[in-house]
Amino acid sequence: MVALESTVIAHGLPRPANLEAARACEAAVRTAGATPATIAIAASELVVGADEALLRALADTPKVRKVSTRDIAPALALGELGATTVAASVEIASLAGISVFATGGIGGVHRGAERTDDVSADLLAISRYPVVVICAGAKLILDIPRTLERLESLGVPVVTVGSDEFPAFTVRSSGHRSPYRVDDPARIVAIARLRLSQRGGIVVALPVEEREALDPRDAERALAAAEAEAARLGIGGGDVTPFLLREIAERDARAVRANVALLVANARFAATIAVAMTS
Ligand code: PSU
Ligand code: MN
Repeated sequence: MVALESTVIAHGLPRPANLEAARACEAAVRTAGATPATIAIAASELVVGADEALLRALADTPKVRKVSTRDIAPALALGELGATTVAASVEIASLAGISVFATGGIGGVHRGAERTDDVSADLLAISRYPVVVICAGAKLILDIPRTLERLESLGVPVVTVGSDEFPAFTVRSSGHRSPYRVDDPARIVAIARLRLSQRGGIVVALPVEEREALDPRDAERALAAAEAEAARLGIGGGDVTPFLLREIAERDARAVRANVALLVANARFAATIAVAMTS
């Protein structure tokens, strides 16, 4: 099985790309021989394997709760419709006994965290739950070197496939070295098995494919404009990531295309890892 998150559906992508991406990720997992389970919260239940109606609700409902670790209990008790982040999704996946998870980009240490303390709960959750997290790195909106430092402090192995550098989501290279580069899936599986036996998770980063990747300078420029807008409007806390993603999507249609392409590629790769881990 491959667990998938739902914040990307509700808050990470514009309509209708969000629902199309959710379906395409599930299809990619199935084609590669595994079973997808999109995670969410609905009607006071943890959902592991959202059905078509729930995927649609997550994609179309205007105010879906973004559920990170701290929101799981309130969202359940209050009966809210909740889209789970990487943090909440890996926690719920591990409860369900699923050990492979795919997403687009993980949360991390935000730029300016020395002032705001804005560090995603994703990092702590990945360190705590025995789940392989397959992603395209961390977004340029984050402070990538500090994100890698924090993962080291938390004891999380970071392995990049096919590149010496840790990727930056829609941009292939971040300019920062990945702690490990492992190109052979069998070796990734070997590392993952041992890491999961330590009762903690691992980050496996797969750079976005070359033909979909954005130019780093264009991406930096779009980000700077989005950040200026966020500062002007006083956006803070958990709203920062969705706001910046939305702003960037509005400024650049290629960013959305690249985002969907990497989500599907990660889901497919996660399925091959999941299949290999069970054999
Ligand atoms: N990065 C993306 N798209 C996303 C997210 C991150 O490119 O949709 C979502 C993921 O669900 C991630 C969450 O777990 O944002 C992190 O939010 P925060 O920084 O508030 O923890
Ligand atoms: Mn945050």
